[in-house]
Amino acid sequence: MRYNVPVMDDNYNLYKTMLLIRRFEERLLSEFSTGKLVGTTHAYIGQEADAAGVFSVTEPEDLVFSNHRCHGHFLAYGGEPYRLAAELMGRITGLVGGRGGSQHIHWRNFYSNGIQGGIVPVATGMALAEKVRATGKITLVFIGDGTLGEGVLYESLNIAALWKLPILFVLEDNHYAQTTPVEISVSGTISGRFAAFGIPVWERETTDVLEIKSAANEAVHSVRSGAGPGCLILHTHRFSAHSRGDDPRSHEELARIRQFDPLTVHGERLTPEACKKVESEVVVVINDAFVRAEADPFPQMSVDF
Ligand SMILES: Cc1ncc(C[n+]2csc(CCOP(=O)(O)OP(=O)(O)O)c2C)c(N)n1
Ligand SMILES: [Mg+2]
Repeated sequence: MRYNVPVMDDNYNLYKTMLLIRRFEERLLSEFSTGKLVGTTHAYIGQEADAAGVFSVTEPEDLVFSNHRCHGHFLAYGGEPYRLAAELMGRITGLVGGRGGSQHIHWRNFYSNGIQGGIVPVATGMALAEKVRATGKITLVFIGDGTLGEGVLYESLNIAALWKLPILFVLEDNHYAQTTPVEISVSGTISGRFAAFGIPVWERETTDVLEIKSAANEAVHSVRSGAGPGCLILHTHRFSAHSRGDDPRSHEELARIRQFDPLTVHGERLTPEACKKVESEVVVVINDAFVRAEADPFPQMSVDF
């Protein structure tokens, strides 16, 4: 079912997924500087444990709605790095024919959209459709702390709770919305926003993929059991700039959050030999993805939209 990411049922494969995301994003940022990629991009570096932990406990047929920072979610979902690289390079072999770029991708049951909060009511409606059809699939929608300011989120929470929809809201709090710290943009508590609608919350402040996996497992199980929506709040850290250069944080702050590197935290559970083996496997996949993508043709441009 999945392409390059094996089922994440052990420490080795959880680490491999996180390293795949890290190396993909690093390559992406370096390719941008050479002008080979189009549009913009938002790297997931630092937050890899969230995606790996969550997708290690979902089913391949579950529905996923992501946002502007979608590459890590897509790769942990099992998406092919080559198709993603081709999309970022605007090639016809890209996930959506080279027309979506970094933020607007689709493959199987995975969708992303760059408008903050815009995809939340869509995800809620899709969760309703799955409930009506009794497919047993759950829907996941990823949002950031900065998206708590979007009113449409609360309309969706209300309907999801009232109609007991099988949807899990995954809130990744990386403490910033572009350059705005969460402290000056979110009143009260994040969990309180969901609790106000009677939605149960699982909340973790960690970059340990095993802790995230455990919390995600409980949340996913609750939603799949028919109990209604759930919310998984993951407090994390973004190591790279918001997009490609906008970062007001001090060197001291960046050095402080680096101590929470999920690869270091989880890598200590593997032998040095195993870490090297993962590295060598991932390097081949990433290189192959970008080299193949670059050789592919651009789509024909047409004025007939
Ligand atoms: C409706 C809307 N307003 C503004 C933007 C520009 N924008 C893109 S990402 C972003 C910050 C998002 O912050 P957060 O939700 O915390 O996600 P993060 O970038 O931290 O992952 C902004 C303001 C947008 N994409 N959509
Ligand atoms: Mg944020």
